[in-house]
Amino acid sequence: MTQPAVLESAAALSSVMDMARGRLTVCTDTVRMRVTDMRGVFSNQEACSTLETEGNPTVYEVNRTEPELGDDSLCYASTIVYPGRVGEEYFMTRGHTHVKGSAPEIYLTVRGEGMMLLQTHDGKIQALSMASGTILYVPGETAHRIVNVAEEALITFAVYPATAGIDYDEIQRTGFSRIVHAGPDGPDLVPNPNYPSTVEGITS
Ligand code: S6P
Ligand code: ZN
Repeated sequence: MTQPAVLESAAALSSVMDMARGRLTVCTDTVRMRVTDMRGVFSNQEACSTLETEGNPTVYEVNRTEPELGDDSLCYASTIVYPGRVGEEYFMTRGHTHVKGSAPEIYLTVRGEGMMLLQTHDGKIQALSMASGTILYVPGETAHRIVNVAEEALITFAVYPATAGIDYDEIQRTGFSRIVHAGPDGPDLVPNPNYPSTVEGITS
């Protein structure tokens, strides 16, 4: 019997995650996003420009592994969101929906503390807490972003269908209706001043 091609490469079947730093020993794609790569994502443009000139730090990194590319295949990724802020807004991922809208995703928080923002196409939003061990389910048709609210790296491991794809357009256009600010007593969910009031479902 012919084995699936993926079994010919043991490396594609077995990877090790560095639980302290979040990197994977086997990955087919790595992404590193610095402040300059996130222009227009944070609400405070001036604070963004200042950070760019002050070393342009890395906001987050992603290691992705796609062992096979069939209709029913799964892939996985680790994401490391570094501690930091742009003005009062915590470091976070860009946020996206999936090209295949119905594709869900599961996130395990390995280390750190954060919040996941989930937002439907009609603007309904929910914020879920993330701490080591938290498992979050991202339903289909839901934009998702993770935010690091602590002083150490936020490290997550996610599994999703290989056919999901990543669509940044909707979130680039509207953003999330809430942003996560460092408040006097910890993280605060505040209205995003740039969120278009024409999107249904926003409550302020
Ligand atoms: C892909 C999955 C993650 C994110 C990563 C970075 O479906 O959700 O691998 O790509 O957390 O987030 P973003 O929004 O910059 O792609
Ligand atoms: Zn996703």
